[in-house]
Amino acid sequence: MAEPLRALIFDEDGSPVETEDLHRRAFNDAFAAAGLDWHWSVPVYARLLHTTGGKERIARHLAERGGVPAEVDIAALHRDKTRRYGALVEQGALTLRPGIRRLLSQARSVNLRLAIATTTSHPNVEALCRACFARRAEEMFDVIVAGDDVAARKPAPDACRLALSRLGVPPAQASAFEDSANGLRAALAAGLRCVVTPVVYTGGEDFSGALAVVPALDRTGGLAAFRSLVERCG
Ligand code: XBP
Repeated sequence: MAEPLRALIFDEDGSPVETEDLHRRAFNDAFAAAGLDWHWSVPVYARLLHTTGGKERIARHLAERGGVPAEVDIAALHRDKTRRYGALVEQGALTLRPGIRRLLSQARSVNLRLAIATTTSHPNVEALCRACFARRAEEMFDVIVAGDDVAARKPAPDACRLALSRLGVPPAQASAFEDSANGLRAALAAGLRCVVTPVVYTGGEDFSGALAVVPALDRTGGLAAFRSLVERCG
């Protein structure tokens, strides 16, 4: 018999909002402010996105240029990027994807537990919730696990596992929502079912193993239809 659905776990950058191009802009602004002649175009960023985590992405770019870590203060550069990203979000640069607001409020109305398991940073979760929901992140989500809270970022399962353990829910009673192959792999490795809503940067990736791949969450037909999908496949 299918287990009851008790919790939903979302990524931050992708399923609720298409954020990556704003991250790209914040990275480029931080590079320019630091006097670096780096610029991440859309194709370059699409490739670098396979490295999850902004600090790790900067380190990879540096390594690809043949640079040495001492050349750039990655932590300081990333702090500046996070500050710039937060300011862009505050200016209203992001819009929720179709279906996310309804899914969250339906989930709340039947007491499902809600979590974020993300590779990004805590201030970005806060900025997004304030800008898109006019609420504090902790009012929206019972549990928030960010990149620096775990030893290994996605596609490792650490963030999803920590979210599950803080929710107090076994993986069979939860479902994840991701936008990328790395996120999907993290969810599956944590034992979660996962619905994928790809974004511009992830459209061509391999989503084998997903419970469903839909253009946006309004295509899951709301919580009732989603629950029956989970229970059919559970
Ligand atoms: C998205 C990420 C992040 C962002 C940049 O994570 O991989 O690294 O691209 O944010 P998720 P930071 O899909 O798990 O929400 O610079 O703060 O890492």
